[in-house]
Amino acid sequence: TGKEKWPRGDEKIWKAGMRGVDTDVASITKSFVNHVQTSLARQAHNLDDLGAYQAAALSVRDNLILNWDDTQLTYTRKAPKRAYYLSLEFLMGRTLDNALLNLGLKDQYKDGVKELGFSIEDLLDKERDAALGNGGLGRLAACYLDSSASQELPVWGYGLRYKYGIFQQLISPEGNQLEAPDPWLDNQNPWELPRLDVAYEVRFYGQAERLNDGTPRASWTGGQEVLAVAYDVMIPGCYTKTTNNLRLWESKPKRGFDLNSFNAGNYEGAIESSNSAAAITSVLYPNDHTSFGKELRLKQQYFWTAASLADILRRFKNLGKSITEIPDYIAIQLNDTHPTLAIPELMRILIDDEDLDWNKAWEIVNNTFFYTNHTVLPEALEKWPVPLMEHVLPRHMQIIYDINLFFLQAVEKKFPGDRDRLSRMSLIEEGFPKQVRMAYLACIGSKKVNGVAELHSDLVRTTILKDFVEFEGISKFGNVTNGITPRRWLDQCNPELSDLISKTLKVEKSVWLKSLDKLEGLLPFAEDARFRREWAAIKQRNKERLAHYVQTTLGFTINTHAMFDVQIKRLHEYKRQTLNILGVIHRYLTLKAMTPEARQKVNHRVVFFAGKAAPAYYIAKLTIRLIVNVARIINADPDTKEYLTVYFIPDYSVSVAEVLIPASDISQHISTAGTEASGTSNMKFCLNGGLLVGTVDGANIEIAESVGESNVFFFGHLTPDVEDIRYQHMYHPIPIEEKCPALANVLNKISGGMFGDGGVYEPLLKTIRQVDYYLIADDFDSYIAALAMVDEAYLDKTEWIKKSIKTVAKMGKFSSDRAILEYAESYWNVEAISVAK
Ligand code: F55
Repeated sequence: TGKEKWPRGDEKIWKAGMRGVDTDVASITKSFVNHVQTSLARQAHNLDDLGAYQAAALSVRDNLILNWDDTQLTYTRKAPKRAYYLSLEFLMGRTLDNALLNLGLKDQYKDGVKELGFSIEDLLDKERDAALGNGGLGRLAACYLDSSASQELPVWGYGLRYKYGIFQQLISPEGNQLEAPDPWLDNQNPWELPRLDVAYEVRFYGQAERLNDGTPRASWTGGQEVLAVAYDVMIPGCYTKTTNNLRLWESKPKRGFDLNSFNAGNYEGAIESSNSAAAITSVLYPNDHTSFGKELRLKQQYFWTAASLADILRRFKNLGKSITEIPDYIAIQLNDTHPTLAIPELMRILIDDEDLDWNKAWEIVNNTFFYTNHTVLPEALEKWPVPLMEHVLPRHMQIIYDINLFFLQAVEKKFPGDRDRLSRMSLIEEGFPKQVRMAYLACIGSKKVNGVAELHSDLVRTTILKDFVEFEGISKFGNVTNGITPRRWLDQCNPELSDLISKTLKVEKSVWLKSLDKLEGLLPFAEDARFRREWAAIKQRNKERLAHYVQTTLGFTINTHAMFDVQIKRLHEYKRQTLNILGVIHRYLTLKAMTPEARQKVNHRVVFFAGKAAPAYYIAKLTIRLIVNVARIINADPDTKEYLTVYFIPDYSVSVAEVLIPASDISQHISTAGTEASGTSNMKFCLNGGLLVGTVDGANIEIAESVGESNVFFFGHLTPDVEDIRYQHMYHPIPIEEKCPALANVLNKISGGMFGDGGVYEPLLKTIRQVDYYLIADDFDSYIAALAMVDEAYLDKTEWIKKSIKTVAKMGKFSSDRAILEYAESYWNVEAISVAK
């Protein structure tokens, strides 16, 4: 109602005290100095850049907290339906620059810190990335939070507060990836608010016994109890007061240490159980696209889903509604299968604690959850061994068996006597051991299931969930093509381009950054020579910024007049960094074979790679080693180094991406057709005026549809052919010398030791010479031809810039605002709600 009685004391005095930092420079410097002296207990004479960053962050935080508070109060008062985004990964990157831009305070802070003797750029650079994610899936979650707040949607994120995020990547002198811990919390983190009072107990192990009293209830007792403590991260929207919440859970022992052991003099034993509790949120698992079946990972998943659901339900209960109204107030989005345990957990709560009957509980569950699939690669589909589940979560295993029983009865009713179908669709995969198929559980427990690009969603419907489409009907299975936030991925990482766009469109950033389709207004300017010159000059300065970064971090001097060709993403065979590096070697050999005169006509190219390999992924690590050694040889060759150089940028991260992406002329998205669900960096490059060379895969297809096929460079076999080709590989293999002599030659040069001990690379080369599951040899010639087209097109600088402008103009669809609004409208039924100024 907005007219509640003031809770305590004199309302006027309270209100007078409730002020953020005023937004003029004088107030900002005052607040900054105040934080230096009080919060940090430091002084002008001993304040370094790190301290100054912290003071600036604390002062920005003061404003965020007030906005956050007003937002949460509004949500509580108006009680709208809310959505919760459950993700085991939030790859947030840095916060200060983003917060300054979203609040519209960047210029003021820049001036303010300058008056105090600092440079804002240096301060921004002191912040450590919050790298609580592996790659695309985690970064998508971060973009969706930014868009939810910017579009004023009542959405909270729930995740884990890992003490260590994704490992730091070091490259040894031989070119091997080494992993080091990422101690991102070593300097205190100004962006989180510990809520030590918001805590829940989470049980593991113990005994589950059915009551057998005519109800489906059971009691679950004993085992280990761990405390989940909330840390809140404020998520400011762009040019709005709305500031949403990301709640991250930290695990800690229920009691400091085990008193029984302690009293018996067993001090090690006494702290052991407390260590095991703290271990749950100690580290992010660094695997993408493989499911590992490790107990600690299962405990992470349950710990997080149980704490999140308890918190969500406590908030719901404060509304005083009937428990059956849950789906009218709550939508829960499952980011991949990692939070699927939320489904049996909600069943457990509704049945064991709330005493609902099975069908009513299942109906509530079925109208609350939504499941997004991010991959169709078989090795990535999560399965949990039944014995492990029975041990760690005995009650949930019972519930999963019950869900499966009712489900298979329904399948049998619809397809009588079809035993194959029953075993295909069972939540339990037979085998030694039996395993729980989490994607199937997520599917049948959710109201809707979606893939992340059109092609991928089709593959979900026709491959991994085909039987489920036949059983449940097609309308449950949709698509929401991924998006990226134009705040971070244009305005923040490419401020000059963003300013030029605003000036040209004559539209405020507060408008077009939130309605990205407005970029279409740039189209006519592709024909404006002056505009093209400004456009090209900005790209050039972004290339120089990257060259400066490489110079200061790696000590290499880069030719910024060459074409910058970039492939940055997790290392994986399906993403085919190998195809790229083999193409580089081919180019090198071709250059070497040319006369100096002939070489002069060749386009100069600098090839950048960056990305981490999962620590146990041997072939991916070998690929890094090959890239590093190819770079070492090629960059030192006086015949060719003017024309071709290669760099592997170590320790790829969100903030490194922010430097690389705006500098790219061309970027590579070259997965085997049908394997990359969407890709999102493809969108980031195109939004920054880089062109794309890629396969007909994932969101590349929709990007081409939007920007026009003439503005992307496609190559390679198409998805429907991939399976046939693999079949041919198996049963009618053609020797690589016959199939692709150019590639055979490249592989032989590697074996022959051109890039160091050839034997080292044999296991990698074997994957190509023998099974070639990812079709490197089948796509190689077409790939080289596509790169030749890129060279050709780049020769005509005017045409190239036109393509670049037209591409950016047509990228509006790929804003994560569009994507999140699709989820809100078509899936969650959640509406925007504005927070009074
Ligand atoms: C992380 C952990 C596990 Cl166990 C499995 C997968 C991952 C992971 O990081 N997946 C991932 O990043 N998937 C990517 O999701 C993006 C967002 O939807 C897609 O664009 C991309 O195609 C997909 O590979």
